[in-house]
Amino acid sequence: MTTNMKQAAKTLLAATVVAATFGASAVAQAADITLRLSTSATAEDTRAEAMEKVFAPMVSSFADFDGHWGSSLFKQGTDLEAIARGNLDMTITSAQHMAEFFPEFSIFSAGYVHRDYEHQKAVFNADFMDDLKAKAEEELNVKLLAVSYLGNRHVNLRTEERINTPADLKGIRLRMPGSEAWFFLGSALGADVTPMAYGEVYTGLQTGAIDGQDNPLPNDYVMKFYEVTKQIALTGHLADLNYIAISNKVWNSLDAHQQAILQGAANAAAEYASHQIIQKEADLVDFFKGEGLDIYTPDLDAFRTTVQKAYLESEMAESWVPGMIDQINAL
Ligand code: KDO
Repeated sequence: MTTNMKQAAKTLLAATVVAATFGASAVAQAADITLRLSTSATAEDTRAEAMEKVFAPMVSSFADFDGHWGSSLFKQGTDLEAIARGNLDMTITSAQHMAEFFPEFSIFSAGYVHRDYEHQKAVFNADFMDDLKAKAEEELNVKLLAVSYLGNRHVNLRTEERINTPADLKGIRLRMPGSEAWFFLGSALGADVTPMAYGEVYTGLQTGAIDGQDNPLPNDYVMKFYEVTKQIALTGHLADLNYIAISNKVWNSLDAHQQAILQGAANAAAEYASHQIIQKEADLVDFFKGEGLDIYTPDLDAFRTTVQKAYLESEMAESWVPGMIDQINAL
């Protein structure tokens, strides 16, 4: 046996011992992949912390996580196309954005449907989600790994007059993210909708280009919207969610062991981010009051009745899987 052959045999033996000792992932060490993620959440956002501090270490045995925040790689609303085209590996997306491709996803973006994080998880893991998930994997190359609670969305305005019913939002230029499902929600609340990217909202509020925006309190904090607004009407019109998503092609390139690790890492990151956000929501009302904002609860029956009626009478509801709204409400 030549020297080279002896060396090759030694290397193979060493790799086999390593594999036997540490499991297949150690061998995959040599075949590291990079998981490049782009999303509009900023680097200071709880979700960035969850992906960098919880997800990344858990997949590090076979993957390098490469997070790009604040829409620095792809504009808000273009991440899913980037994954579909094979130009991006992961994103943190929304039901509203999925609805751009699959209208039936708009049911998960409808006002006053989801109740809270536990309800969102029950819906995401329900068997009636299987067909929708499979369709996204097959037609858009997007695999939804986990649902993450983004917080209850409330109306945040630079104007001072209190908003008690949807009628009070008439003429208010409310910024919504740039997709049909979002525009519908803003209109259902009674406002005039102005589409604008998340990263432009602070300046829009500062200059008066818009009268307000709707985000969960933790987003209002991390983006400092409270510096350029006067009030928050706690409409709670949407228990909002994100999906941690990965290219189905990348997912299928992993072995079963790596897939199990990655799925566990996504679940852990979603749990971490969601519970951090739940805690922040509890703490932020007093903080914003301390910053001089008027925070109050409007006539929730008026908002809920108006918004739910708008959805049930909408063309959007015609795209919903028959009976699914009842299945969601029953969970
Ligand atoms: C926003 O643009 O207001 C929004 O909250 C919409 C969400 O779907 C999500 O895209 C979110 O921005 C980003 O993750 C930034 O927090």
